[in-house]
Amino acid sequence: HEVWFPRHISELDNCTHVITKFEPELDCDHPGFTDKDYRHRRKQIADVAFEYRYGQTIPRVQYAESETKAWTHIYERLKTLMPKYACQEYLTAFQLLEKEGLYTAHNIPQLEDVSNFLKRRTGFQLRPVSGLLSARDFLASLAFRTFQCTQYVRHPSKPDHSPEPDCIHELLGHVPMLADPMVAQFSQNLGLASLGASDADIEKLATLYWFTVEFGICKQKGELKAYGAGILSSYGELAHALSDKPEKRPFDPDKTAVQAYTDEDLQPLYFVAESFEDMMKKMKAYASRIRRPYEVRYDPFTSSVVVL
Ligand code: H2B
Ligand code: FE
Repeated sequence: HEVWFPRHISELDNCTHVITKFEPELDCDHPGFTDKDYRHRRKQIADVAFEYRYGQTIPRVQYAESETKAWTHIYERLKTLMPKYACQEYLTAFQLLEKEGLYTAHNIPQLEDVSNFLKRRTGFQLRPVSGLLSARDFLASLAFRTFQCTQYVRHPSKPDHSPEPDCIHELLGHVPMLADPMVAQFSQNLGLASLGASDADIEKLATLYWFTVEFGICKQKGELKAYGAGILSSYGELAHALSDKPEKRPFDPDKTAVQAYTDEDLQPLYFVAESFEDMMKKMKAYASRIRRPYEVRYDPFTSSVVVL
């Protein structure tokens, strides 16, 4: 095949190509750009991820008081909006995470503990990543039920927005969704569809990922609910997304896949699925139409992708 892709979960050690344009060293709009201590801290935690190899325990991070403060601020505010705006799958998993004592307002959960929780629930696991990954590497990891997860915390001056993914976004946005068996399967399918795909197809899958996994809205019992992690992990976005201010269009993978988007704070446009199940069904049909000269299957016994 023309494009290399990982065949065994351990080969995700080679899928760590980060896109640095939103990092505090390079992005002059990053709130940490002029903060030397922050950049040092950000790098210290990123280096843990650089050195991480498959099979290792994820090193624990001793979070500073300012980092925990950002978590507490976001956690407590989000909790007031969740019952009204979050989809059922999210609420169920979030309750469980709290019941097991993993999620509290007072401590940032450790990735190793969260990874073990997910493994038991859905077979998903986390591996630490040092920043924003290329879409190809990020999607490839999903094929192995692995979520590449940042471990550093956003700049404390802007707790409500981060230009790059941080662990608060991952933990409050993505993790509860990955604890749902249907979402886990859906995420893996998206990953499998990406393996060896052309650059053009990767771009479309990344756009679909953006409008579903990151910023998706669906109907549940006649009401609009958020299932996208970018909405669920942001107080401002959550209230905005489900108000009548932004534009909303019906989710249709062929159209959604080519929609331009911005990564500003508040999205001007969302795609609404008839139901969560309907979105996954349509995505499955879309993925099956991606042209590849071979088929891939996942072998869970060996954590390998088999090429047919
Ligand atoms: N990298 C990291 N670290 N976290 C993400 O959530 C993420 C990523 N999302 N790279 C990806 C890109 C997504 O926006 C799509 C697949 O491009
Ligand atoms: Fe995300």
